[in-house]
Amino acid sequence: MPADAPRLNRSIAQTRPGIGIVHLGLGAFYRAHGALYVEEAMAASGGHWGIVGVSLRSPATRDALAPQGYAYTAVERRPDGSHPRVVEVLDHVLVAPEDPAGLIACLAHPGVRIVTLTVTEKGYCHEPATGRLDLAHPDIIHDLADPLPRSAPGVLVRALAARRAAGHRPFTVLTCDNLPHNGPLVRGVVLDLAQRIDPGLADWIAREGRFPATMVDRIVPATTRDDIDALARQTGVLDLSPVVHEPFRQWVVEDDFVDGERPDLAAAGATLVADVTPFEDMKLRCLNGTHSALAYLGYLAGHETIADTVADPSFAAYVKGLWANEIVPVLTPPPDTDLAAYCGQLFDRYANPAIRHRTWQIAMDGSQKLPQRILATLDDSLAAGRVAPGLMLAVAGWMRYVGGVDENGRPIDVRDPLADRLRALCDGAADPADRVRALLGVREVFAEPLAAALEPGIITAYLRLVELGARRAVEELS
Ligand code: CS2
Repeated sequence: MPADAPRLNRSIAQTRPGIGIVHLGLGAFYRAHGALYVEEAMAASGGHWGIVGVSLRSPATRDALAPQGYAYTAVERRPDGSHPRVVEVLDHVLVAPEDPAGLIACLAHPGVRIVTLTVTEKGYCHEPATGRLDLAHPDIIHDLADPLPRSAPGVLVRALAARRAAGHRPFTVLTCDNLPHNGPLVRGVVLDLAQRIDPGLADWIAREGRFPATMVDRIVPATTRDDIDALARQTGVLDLSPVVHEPFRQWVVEDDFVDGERPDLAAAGATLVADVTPFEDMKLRCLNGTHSALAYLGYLAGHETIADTVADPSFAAYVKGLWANEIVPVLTPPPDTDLAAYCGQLFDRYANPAIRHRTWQIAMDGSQKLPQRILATLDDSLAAGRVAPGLMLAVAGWMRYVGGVDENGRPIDVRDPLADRLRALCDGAADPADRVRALLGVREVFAEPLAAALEPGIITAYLRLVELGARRAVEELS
């Protein structure tokens, strides 16, 4: 990097739009996806949709962006090169734990009409297998007692309460996380929490609030120091918080906003529909399902990134087999969609060598991801009398991974809200089959009767995995 590179800063000429959106969970994904759509929608059709970003935990993003006037670079990585673009749609960033009361005040401002969220699967404090609010979650216990919330559902409920008390309309809650029926899911946890705090508030939210479902898609690996240095070399300007992303993007949004108030997302290429479900199912099962399968098995086989994994012919054949033989046959396509073409395009996206998406990153939080990504397809396969050995092997891969030791006896840094319990179940198992039975007993992940139905197939897959190792177990399937 040029040692004297000047720091990126906001362009002075640019007038700031008024604030219309608060985004909870300001990670790389939203800055490389939703924020770009909003910026383009305003460029095309106007409106006051400036964004306040909120970090629910760490000040790191705010600290990096503040000296840059909250401008940052979104770098499109194509196989043939990097294409940077400066984004100025963020007005400022709040760090929730530093000033929870200030956050609620910001959310209560009548100019804020939409709250978008990327708080990851676990941020909704729900039970993955049922979708219901987890009342035993420490943050929910806290938020029931204390008006200054810690959890995303708590922030939404307390902010909606403040708006109701002030006589304002509610904001639309627009979730952008990879969860099935994500709109109804966030509505459910918000109403459940509100009901316990103030039933009148819950009635008002149920009547007046809107929680559109969405399908979001763009591959955005965590930014690394190498990314920062490469960008500074390319542009001669230092940005300490850029985001890197693939060319592809898709956003399908249920068109159901409070008073119809929203940016002109269609002008930026988003698809507004009445029912997101088939798009969500397609994306969660075809993309995220195979991402997780490749993450566990690829990691165990020693592959660092998804691109490295699918460059291995055994894994390329494996993922193509998952799509053709196991996932697509039990999926209802969205209107006018050719699923085989969609999956072909996915393969090319995975193979993009300029995107270094680590298997370890995708392997995170598997207990929160498996139900919608893989188990839903397995459930439909069983109902249709079909076999799905590749997906069974993927679940077995997760079971091996959460044991915390790789195929060469090296420790794995397992990140998962259930990590300790999963590890204890693995360590306490008498033999490999016993480990599978113990993990299938984790009801937050494996609902009955699916767990019982999966047991024989997953034990078989797990035993092959232990005997052969991930790479040969994958090969054996094709
Ligand atoms: C990935 C997703 O980290 C993960 O679990 O599967 O972040 C994936 O890259 C995005 O959903 C793509 O839209």
